[in-house]
Amino acid sequence: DPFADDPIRHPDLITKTVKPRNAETPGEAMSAQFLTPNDLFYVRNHMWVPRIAEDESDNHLLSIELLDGSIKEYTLRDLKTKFREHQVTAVLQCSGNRRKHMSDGSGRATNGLQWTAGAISNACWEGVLLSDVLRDAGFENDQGMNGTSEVKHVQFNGMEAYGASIPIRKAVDPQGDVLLAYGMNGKPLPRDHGYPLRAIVPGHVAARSVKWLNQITLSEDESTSQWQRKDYKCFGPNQTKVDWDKAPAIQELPVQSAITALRLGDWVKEPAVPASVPDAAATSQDEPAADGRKVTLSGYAFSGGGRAIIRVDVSVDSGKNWTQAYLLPDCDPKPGSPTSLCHGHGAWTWKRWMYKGVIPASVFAQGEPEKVESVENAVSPDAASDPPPRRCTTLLVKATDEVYNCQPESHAATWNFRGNLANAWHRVQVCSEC
Ligand code: MTE
Ligand code: MO
Repeated sequence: DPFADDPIRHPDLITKTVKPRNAETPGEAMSAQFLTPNDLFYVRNHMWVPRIAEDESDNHLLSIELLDGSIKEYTLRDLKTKFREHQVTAVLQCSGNRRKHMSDGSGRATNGLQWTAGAISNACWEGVLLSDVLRDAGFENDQGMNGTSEVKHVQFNGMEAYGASIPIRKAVDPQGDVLLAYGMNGKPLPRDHGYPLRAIVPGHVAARSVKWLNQITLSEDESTSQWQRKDYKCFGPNQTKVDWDKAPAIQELPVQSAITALRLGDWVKEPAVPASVPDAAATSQDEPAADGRKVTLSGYAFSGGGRAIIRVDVSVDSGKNWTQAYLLPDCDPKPGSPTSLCHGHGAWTWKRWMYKGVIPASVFAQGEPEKVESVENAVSPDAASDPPPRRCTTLLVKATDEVYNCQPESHAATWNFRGNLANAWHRVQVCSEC
Protein backbone atom coordinates (compact mmCIF):
# COMPACT_ATOMS: atom_id res chain seq x y z
CA ASP A 1 0.00 0.00 0.00
CA PRO A 2 1.82 3.13 -1.22
CA PHE A 3 -0.43 5.25 1.01
CA ALA A 4 0.54 3.47 4.23
CA ASP A 5 3.09 6.19 4.98
CA ASP A 6 0.74 9.15 4.36
CA PRO A 7 0.64 11.69 7.20
CA ILE A 8 -2.14 11.89 9.79
CA ARG A 9 -4.55 14.71 8.92
CA HIS A 10 -6.55 17.18 10.97
CA PRO A 11 -10.03 15.75 11.73
CA ASP A 12 -11.76 19.01 10.74
CA LEU A 13 -10.65 18.73 7.11
CA ILE A 14 -13.60 17.60 4.99
CA THR A 15 -12.47 14.39 3.36
CA LYS A 16 -13.39 13.69 -0.26
CA THR A 17 -11.09 10.70 -0.84
CA VAL A 18 -8.61 9.00 1.48
CA LYS A 19 -6.26 7.28 -1.01
CA PRO A 20 -5.07 9.57 -2.46
CA ARG A 21 -5.87 12.21 0.11
CA ASN A 22 -8.24 14.94 -1.05
CA ALA A 23 -9.86 17.18 1.52
CA GLU A 24 -11.51 20.59 1.74
CA THR A 25 -10.96 23.38 4.20
CA PRO A 26 -14.04 23.80 6.42
CA GLY A 27 -16.07 26.91 5.55
CA GLU A 28 -15.81 28.55 8.96
CA ALA A 29 -12.01 28.25 8.86
CA MET A 30 -11.93 30.13 5.55
CA SER A 31 -14.06 32.99 6.83
CA ALA A 32 -12.36 33.22 10.20
CA GLN A 33 -8.75 33.65 9.14
CA PHE A 34 -6.91 35.46 6.38
CA LEU A 35 -4.07 32.92 6.45
CA THR A 36 -5.38 29.37 6.46
CA PRO A 37 -3.72 27.35 9.24
CA ASN A 38 -1.36 24.76 7.73
CA ASP A 39 -3.29 21.78 9.05
CA LEU A 40 -6.59 23.11 7.66
CA PHE A 41 -5.22 24.06 4.22
CA TYR A 42 -7.06 22.02 1.56
CA VAL A 43 -5.20 18.95 0.30
CA ARG A 44 -5.18 17.80 -3.32
CA ASN A 45 -2.97 14.77 -3.95
CA HIS A 46 -3.01 12.66 -7.10
CA MET A 47 -0.83 9.98 -5.54
CA TRP A 48 0.82 9.12 -2.28
CA VAL A 49 2.88 11.50 -0.18
CA PRO A 50 6.63 11.00 -0.69
CA ARG A 51 8.67 10.82 2.51
CA ILE A 52 11.90 12.73 3.05
CA ALA A 53 13.41 12.27 6.50
CA GLU A 54 13.78 15.52 8.42
CA ASP A 55 17.53 15.09 8.82
CA GLU A 56 17.81 14.47 5.07
CA SER A 57 15.75 17.43 3.89
CA ASP A 58 18.68 19.83 3.52
CA ASN A 59 20.25 17.33 1.12
CA HIS A 60 17.08 17.12 -0.98
CA LEU A 61 18.27 17.60 -4.54
CA LEU A 62 16.72 19.87 -7.17
CA SER A 63 18.10 19.38 -10.66
CA ILE A 64 17.64 21.98 -13.37
CA GLU A 65 18.02 20.98 -16.99
CA LEU A 66 18.76 23.77 -19.44
CA LEU A 67 17.79 23.74 -23.11
CA ASP A 68 21.21 22.40 -24.19
CA GLY A 69 20.74 19.39 -21.93
CA SER A 70 23.24 20.52 -19.30
CA ILE A 71 22.17 19.97 -15.71
CA LYS A 72 22.70 22.13 -12.64
CA GLU A 73 22.06 20.70 -9.21
CA TYR A 74 21.09 22.44 -5.98
CA THR A 75 20.51 20.93 -2.60
CA LEU A 76 17.85 22.55 -0.45
CA ARG A 77 20.75 23.80 1.69
CA ASP A 78 22.21 25.51 -1.41
CA LEU A 79 18.89 27.20 -2.12
CA LYS A 80 18.60 28.42 1.47
CA THR A 81 22.16 29.72 1.69
CA LYS A 82 22.99 31.01 -1.81
CA PHE A 83 19.82 32.98 -2.50
CA ARG A 84 17.87 35.73 -0.80
CA GLU A 85 14.76 34.53 1.00
CA HIS A 86 11.42 35.94 -0.11
CA GLN A 87 7.91 35.75 1.30
CA VAL A 88 4.88 35.68 -0.93
CA THR A 89 1.29 35.55 0.35
CA ALA A 90 -0.78 33.66 -2.17
CA VAL A 91 -3.97 31.68 -2.60
CA LEU A 92 -3.93 28.22 -4.08
CA GLN A 93 -7.18 27.27 -5.77
CA CYS A 94 -7.78 23.93 -7.44
CA SER A 95 -9.34 24.15 -10.88
CA GLY A 96 -12.03 21.82 -9.52
CA ASN A 97 -13.08 24.16 -6.71
CA ARG A 98 -16.92 24.36 -6.69
CA ARG A 99 -17.22 21.56 -9.26
CA LYS A 100 -20.18 20.18 -7.28
CA HIS A 101 -21.90 23.52 -7.68
CA MET A 102 -21.45 23.24 -11.45
CA SER A 103 -22.90 19.70 -11.49
CA ASP A 104 -25.83 20.56 -9.22
CA GLY A 105 -26.49 24.03 -10.59
CA SER A 106 -26.51 22.97 -14.24
CA GLY A 107 -28.16 19.61 -13.66
CA ARG A 108 -25.37 17.96 -15.69
CA ALA A 109 -22.79 15.64 -14.20
CA THR A 110 -19.09 16.54 -14.41
CA ASN A 111 -16.01 14.29 -14.15
CA GLY A 112 -13.82 14.67 -11.13
CA LEU A 113 -13.89 15.20 -7.40
CA GLN A 114 -17.10 16.95 -6.44
CA TRP A 115 -15.54 19.77 -4.43
CA THR A 116 -17.81 22.40 -2.89
CA ALA A 117 -16.30 25.80 -2.07
CA GLY A 118 -13.35 24.57 0.01
CA ALA A 119 -10.65 23.67 -2.55
CA ILE A 120 -9.01 27.04 -1.97
CA SER A 121 -6.79 28.35 0.84
CA ASN A 122 -4.38 31.18 1.51
CA ALA A 123 -0.88 31.10 3.02
CA CYS A 124 2.33 33.06 3.37
CA TRP A 125 5.00 31.05 1.57
CA GLU A 126 8.73 31.33 2.24
CA GLY A 127 11.40 30.40 -0.24
CA VAL A 128 13.65 31.66 -2.99
CA LEU A 129 12.64 33.21 -6.30
CA LEU A 130 12.64 30.79 -9.22
CA SER A 131 13.99 33.63 -11.37
CA ASP A 132 17.05 34.03 -9.10
CA VAL A 133 17.80 30.32 -9.31
CA LEU A 134 17.32 30.18 -13.10
CA ARG A 135 19.69 33.13 -13.53
CA ASP A 136 22.25 31.35 -11.36
CA ALA A 137 21.82 28.19 -13.41
CA GLY A 138 22.80 30.14 -16.50
CA PHE A 139 19.49 31.21 -18.02
CA GLU A 140 19.16 34.69 -19.51
CA ASN A 141 16.05 35.97 -17.74
CA ASP A 142 15.76 39.00 -20.03
CA GLN A 143 15.38 36.76 -23.05
CA GLY A 144 12.69 34.77 -21.26
CA MET A 145 10.88 38.00 -20.47
CA ASN A 146 11.06 39.56 -23.94
CA GLY A 147 10.32 36.38 -25.86
CA THR A 148 13.67 36.04 -27.65
CA SER A 149 14.68 32.83 -25.85
CA GLU A 150 13.90 29.48 -27.40
CA VAL A 151 12.83 28.40 -23.95
CA LYS A 152 9.06 28.85 -23.77
CA HIS A 153 8.09 26.75 -20.75
CA VAL A 154 9.38 25.79 -17.33
CA GLN A 155 8.47 22.21 -16.49
CA PHE A 156 8.21 21.09 -12.87
CA ASN A 157 8.38 17.49 -11.72
CA GLY A 158 7.45 16.09 -8.35
CA MET A 159 9.02 13.05 -6.69
CA GLU A 160 5.92 10.87 -7.12
CA ALA A 161 5.79 11.61 -10.89
CA TYR A 162 3.29 14.47 -10.95
CA GLY A 163 4.30 17.16 -13.43
CA ALA A 164 3.14 20.48 -14.89
CA SER A 165 4.58 23.58 -16.54
CA ILE A 166 4.23 27.35 -16.70
CA PRO A 167 5.18 29.83 -19.44
CA ILE A 168 8.77 31.08 -19.13
CA ARG A 169 7.56 34.67 -18.96
CA LYS A 170 5.70 34.06 -15.69
CA ALA A 171 8.74 32.22 -14.31
CA VAL A 172 11.16 35.11 -14.82
CA ASP A 173 8.80 38.07 -14.49
CA PRO A 174 10.26 40.25 -11.70
CA GLN A 175 6.65 40.96 -10.67
CA GLY A 176 5.61 37.30 -10.98
CA ASP A 177 6.75 36.13 -7.53
CA VAL A 178 7.14 32.47 -8.51
CA LEU A 179 8.75 30.77 -5.53
CA LEU A 180 10.62 27.60 -4.80
CA ALA A 181 9.06 27.37 -1.37
CA TYR A 182 10.22 25.48 1.71
CA GLY A 183 8.15 27.36 4.30
CA MET A 184 4.44 27.88 4.89
CA ASN A 185 3.10 30.38 7.44
CA GLY A 186 6.43 30.45 9.26
CA LYS A 187 6.86 26.68 9.52
CA PRO A 188 8.49 24.11 7.27
CA LEU A 189 6.14 22.90 4.52
CA PRO A 190 3.94 20.11 5.90
CA ARG A 191 4.34 16.78 4.12
CA ASP A 192 0.91 17.06 2.48
CA HIS A 193 1.87 20.40 0.97
CA GLY A 194 5.15 19.37 -0.63
CA TYR A 195 7.80 18.91 2.05
CA PRO A 196 10.57 19.76 1.65
CA LEU A 197 10.22 21.87 -1.55
CA ARG A 198 7.44 22.96 -3.88
CA ALA A 199 6.76 25.49 -6.59
CA ILE A 200 4.34 28.31 -5.80
CA VAL A 201 2.93 30.02 -8.88
CA PRO A 202 0.80 32.91 -7.57
CA GLY A 203 -2.33 33.80 -9.52
CA HIS A 204 -2.24 30.57 -11.53
CA VAL A 205 -4.29 27.43 -11.09
CA ALA A 206 -2.83 25.43 -8.19
CA ALA A 207 -2.15 22.44 -10.46
CA ARG A 208 1.03 24.27 -11.59
CA SER A 209 2.36 24.62 -8.03
CA VAL A 210 4.11 21.26 -8.07
CA LYS A 211 4.82 19.67 -4.68
CA TRP A 212 7.79 17.50 -3.65
CA LEU A 213 9.69 19.30 -6.40
CA ASN A 214 12.93 17.64 -7.51
CA GLN A 215 13.29 18.51 -11.18
CA ILE A 216 12.94 21.59 -13.36
CA THR A 217 13.32 21.45 -17.14
CA LEU A 218 13.57 24.47 -19.41
CA SER A 219 11.93 23.55 -22.69
CA GLU A 220 10.40 24.68 -25.93
CA ASP A 221 7.34 22.63 -24.97
CA GLU A 222 4.83 22.34 -22.20
CA SER A 223 5.10 19.47 -19.75
CA THR A 224 3.86 16.30 -21.45
CA SER A 225 2.02 15.18 -18.31
CA GLN A 226 -1.70 14.46 -18.50
CA TRP A 227 -2.22 17.25 -15.94
CA GLN A 228 -0.80 19.74 -18.44
CA ARG A 229 -2.06 18.30 -21.71
CA LYS A 230 -5.44 16.97 -20.63
CA ASP A 231 -7.11 17.28 -17.26
CA TYR A 232 -6.86 21.01 -16.61
CA LYS A 233 -8.49 22.45 -19.72
CA CYS A 234 -11.98 23.79 -20.42
CA PHE A 235 -14.22 23.18 -23.42
CA GLY A 236 -17.63 24.43 -24.56
CA PRO A 237 -20.82 23.12 -22.99
CA ASN A 238 -21.58 21.13 -26.16
CA GLN A 239 -18.16 19.48 -26.36
CA THR A 240 -17.59 16.10 -24.78
CA LYS A 241 -15.47 14.34 -27.43
CA VAL A 242 -12.68 16.85 -27.75
CA ASP A 243 -9.42 17.64 -29.43
CA TRP A 244 -7.23 18.16 -26.38
CA ASP A 245 -4.52 19.94 -28.34
CA LYS A 246 -6.88 22.72 -29.38
CA ALA A 247 -7.47 24.14 -25.90
CA PRO A 248 -4.72 25.86 -23.93
CA ALA A 249 -3.89 24.56 -20.46
CA ILE A 250 -5.45 26.59 -17.67
CA GLN A 251 -2.92 29.01 -16.17
CA GLU A 252 -4.31 32.26 -14.69
CA LEU A 253 -7.58 31.83 -12.79
CA PRO A 254 -10.86 33.70 -13.43
CA VAL A 255 -12.70 35.73 -10.80
CA GLN A 256 -14.37 33.73 -8.05
CA SER A 257 -16.31 34.17 -4.83
CA ALA A 258 -18.25 32.08 -2.35
CA ILE A 259 -20.28 32.24 0.82
CA THR A 260 -18.43 30.16 3.41
CA ALA A 261 -20.30 31.06 6.59
CA LEU A 262 -23.93 31.93 7.08
CA ARG A 263 -25.73 32.81 10.28
CA LEU A 264 -29.43 33.52 10.49
CA GLY A 265 -30.32 35.65 13.47
CA ASP A 266 -33.54 36.77 15.13
CA TRP A 267 -36.67 38.03 13.49
CA VAL A 268 -36.87 41.78 13.80
CA LYS A 269 -39.70 44.23 13.29
CA GLU A 270 -38.96 46.71 10.56
CA PRO A 271 -41.16 49.01 8.57
CA ALA A 272 -41.78 47.25 5.24
CA VAL A 273 -41.44 50.48 3.34
CA PRO A 274 -40.31 53.94 4.32
CA ALA A 275 -43.27 56.07 5.41
CA SER A 276 -42.04 58.79 3.09
CA VAL A 277 -43.13 56.76 0.07
CA PRO A 278 -46.87 57.49 0.06
CA ASP A 279 -48.07 54.90 -2.48
CA ALA A 280 -46.11 52.10 -0.94
CA ALA A 281 -47.16 53.16 2.54
CA ALA A 282 -50.77 52.89 1.46
CA THR A 283 -50.35 49.32 0.21
CA SER A 284 -48.44 48.30 3.29
CA GLN A 285 -51.64 48.91 5.28
CA ASP A 286 -53.13 45.68 3.94
CA GLU A 287 -49.95 43.66 4.34
CA PRO A 288 -49.05 41.38 7.24
CA ALA A 289 -46.36 42.23 9.76
CA ALA A 290 -43.38 43.79 8.01
CA ASP A 291 -40.62 41.92 9.72
CA GLY A 292 -37.43 40.40 8.54
CA ARG A 293 -34.77 37.95 9.57
CA LYS A 294 -31.28 39.09 10.43
CA VAL A 295 -28.53 37.45 8.42
CA THR A 296 -24.74 37.53 8.56
CA LEU A 297 -22.74 36.21 5.64
CA SER A 298 -19.03 35.94 5.05
CA GLY A 299 -16.78 34.38 2.50
CA TYR A 300 -13.95 34.92 0.07
CA ALA A 301 -13.42 36.56 -3.29
CA PHE A 302 -10.39 35.99 -5.48
CA SER A 303 -9.16 36.60 -8.98
CA GLY A 304 -6.16 35.17 -10.84
CA GLY A 305 -3.23 36.91 -12.48
CA GLY A 306 -2.70 39.24 -9.53
CA ARG A 307 -5.92 41.12 -10.31
CA ALA A 308 -7.35 42.70 -7.16
CA ILE A 309 -10.97 42.31 -6.08
CA ILE A 310 -12.64 45.70 -6.18
CA ARG A 311 -16.21 44.83 -5.14
CA VAL A 312 -18.35 42.02 -3.77
CA ASP A 313 -22.11 42.19 -4.33
CA VAL A 314 -24.62 40.33 -2.19
CA SER A 315 -28.31 39.73 -2.80
CA VAL A 316 -30.77 38.32 -0.26
CA ASP A 317 -33.72 38.20 -2.67
CA SER A 318 -32.57 35.83 -5.41
CA GLY A 319 -30.81 38.55 -7.38
CA LYS A 320 -33.46 41.30 -7.64
CA ASN A 321 -31.56 43.74 -5.42
CA TRP A 322 -27.86 43.89 -4.57
CA THR A 323 -25.80 45.44 -1.79
CA GLN A 324 -22.04 45.73 -1.47
CA ALA A 325 -20.35 43.58 1.13
CA TYR A 326 -17.65 44.94 3.41
CA LEU A 327 -14.14 43.90 2.27
CA LEU A 328 -11.84 43.03 5.15
CA PRO A 329 -8.64 45.10 5.07
CA ASP A 330 -6.20 42.24 5.63
CA CYS A 331 -3.55 43.68 3.39
CA ASP A 332 -3.37 47.12 4.95
CA PRO A 333 -1.13 48.92 5.36
CA LYS A 334 0.68 48.94 2.03
CA PRO A 335 1.38 45.43 0.72
CA GLY A 336 5.07 44.71 1.17
CA SER A 337 5.40 46.67 4.39
CA PRO A 338 6.78 44.59 7.25
CA THR A 339 3.52 44.79 9.21
CA SER A 340 1.33 43.68 6.31
CA LEU A 341 0.08 40.13 6.02
CA CYS A 342 0.56 40.47 2.27
CA HIS A 343 3.85 40.02 0.50
CA GLY A 344 4.41 40.13 -3.22
CA HIS A 345 3.88 42.29 -6.27
CA GLY A 346 0.34 41.28 -7.21
CA ALA A 347 -2.99 40.76 -5.51
CA TRP A 348 -2.26 37.06 -5.05
CA THR A 349 -4.43 36.63 -1.98
CA TRP A 350 -8.14 36.33 -1.44
CA LYS A 351 -10.26 39.18 -0.13
CA ARG A 352 -12.50 38.12 2.69
CA TRP A 353 -15.88 39.87 2.79
CA MET A 354 -18.71 40.28 5.28
CA TYR A 355 -22.34 41.21 4.98
CA LYS A 356 -24.80 41.97 7.77
CA GLY A 357 -28.38 42.65 6.80
CA VAL A 358 -32.03 41.77 7.14
CA ILE A 359 -33.94 39.50 4.79
CA PRO A 360 -37.37 41.14 4.55
CA ALA A 361 -40.18 38.69 5.25
CA SER A 362 -41.66 39.65 1.89
CA VAL A 363 -38.80 38.02 -0.04
CA PHE A 364 -39.27 34.57 1.42
CA ALA A 365 -41.22 32.84 -1.29
CA GLN A 366 -44.08 30.55 -0.39
CA GLY A 367 -43.93 26.81 -0.90
CA GLU A 368 -41.37 24.04 -1.14
CA PRO A 369 -37.76 25.04 -1.60
CA GLU A 370 -36.39 24.74 -5.09
CA LYS A 371 -33.23 22.65 -5.51
CA VAL A 372 -30.18 24.89 -5.50
CA GLU A 373 -26.53 24.63 -4.59
CA SER A 374 -25.71 24.35 -0.95
CA VAL A 375 -22.81 25.21 1.29
CA GLU A 376 -23.29 22.16 3.43
CA ASN A 377 -19.93 22.81 5.00
CA ALA A 378 -20.85 26.27 6.11
CA VAL A 379 -24.39 26.66 7.34
CA SER A 380 -24.67 26.97 11.09
CA PRO A 381 -28.10 28.35 11.85
CA ASP A 382 -28.83 29.90 15.22
CA ALA A 383 -31.81 28.75 17.18
CA ALA A 384 -34.52 31.20 16.17
CA SER A 385 -37.69 32.55 17.65
CA ASP A 386 -41.17 31.19 16.72
CA PRO A 387 -40.98 29.67 13.24
CA PRO A 388 -43.48 30.86 10.64
CA PRO A 389 -44.35 28.41 7.81
CA ARG A 390 -41.48 27.25 5.60
CA ARG A 391 -40.61 29.97 3.10
CA CYS A 392 -37.34 30.23 1.22
CA THR A 393 -35.12 32.67 -0.62
CA THR A 394 -31.79 32.46 -2.35
CA LEU A 395 -28.78 34.38 -1.10
CA LEU A 396 -26.23 35.25 -3.75
CA VAL A 397 -22.69 36.51 -3.95
CA LYS A 398 -20.62 37.67 -6.92
CA ALA A 399 -17.32 39.52 -7.17
CA THR A 400 -15.70 41.92 -9.61
CA ASP A 401 -11.96 42.30 -10.16
CA GLU A 402 -9.93 45.36 -11.09
CA VAL A 403 -10.32 44.92 -14.85
CA TYR A 404 -14.08 44.48 -14.31
CA ASN A 405 -14.15 40.77 -14.92
CA CYS A 406 -17.25 39.38 -13.27
CA GLN A 407 -18.73 35.98 -12.61
CA PRO A 408 -21.31 34.30 -14.86
CA GLU A 409 -24.87 34.17 -13.54
CA SER A 410 -25.28 30.43 -14.02
CA HIS A 411 -23.14 27.35 -14.43
CA ALA A 412 -24.98 26.25 -17.58
CA ALA A 413 -23.05 28.66 -19.77
CA THR A 414 -19.63 27.55 -18.54
CA TRP A 415 -20.41 23.87 -17.97
CA ASN A 416 -17.59 21.67 -19.24
CA PHE A 417 -17.41 17.93 -18.87
CA ARG A 418 -14.29 18.14 -16.70
CA GLY A 419 -16.06 20.54 -14.36
CA ASN A 420 -13.15 22.98 -14.35
CA LEU A 421 -13.29 26.63 -13.28
CA ALA A 422 -16.81 26.64 -11.83
CA ASN A 423 -17.27 30.30 -10.93
CA ALA A 424 -20.93 31.18 -11.37
CA TRP A 425 -22.64 33.31 -8.71
CA HIS A 426 -22.68 31.32 -5.53
CA ARG A 427 -26.24 30.61 -4.38
CA VAL A 428 -27.35 29.43 -1.00
CA GLN A 429 -30.97 28.81 -0.23
CA VAL A 430 -32.27 29.73 3.21
CA CYS A 431 -35.73 29.19 4.58
CA SER A 432 -37.54 31.36 7.07
CA GLU A 433 -37.52 28.73 9.81
CA CYS A 434 -33.98 27.45 9.17
N1 MTE B 1 2.14 18.33 -6.97
C1 MTE B 1 2.42 17.02 -6.89
N2 MTE B 1 3.70 16.62 -6.86
N3 MTE B 1 1.42 16.09 -6.85
C2 MTE B 1 0.10 16.47 -6.90
O1 MTE B 1 -0.79 15.61 -6.84
N4 MTE B 1 -1.51 18.33 -7.11
C3 MTE B 1 -1.67 19.66 -7.72
C4 MTE B 1 -0.69 20.64 -7.10
N5 MTE B 1 0.65 20.11 -7.07
C5 MTE B 1 -0.21 17.85 -7.01
C6 MTE B 1 0.86 18.76 -7.01
C7 MTE B 1 -3.01 20.18 -7.59
S1 MTE B 1 -4.14 19.68 -8.76
C8 MTE B 1 -3.35 21.11 -6.64
S2 MTE B 1 -4.91 21.76 -6.58
C9 MTE B 1 -2.36 21.58 -5.66
O2 MTE B 1 -1.12 20.90 -5.78
C10 MTE B 1 -2.87 21.37 -4.24
O3 MTE B 1 -1.95 21.86 -3.31
P1 MTE B 1 -2.19 21.60 -1.76
O4 MTE B 1 -2.46 20.13 -1.55
O5 MTE B 1 -0.98 22.08 -1.07
O6 MTE B 1 -3.41 22.40 -1.39
MO1 MO C 1 -6.09 20.93 -8.41
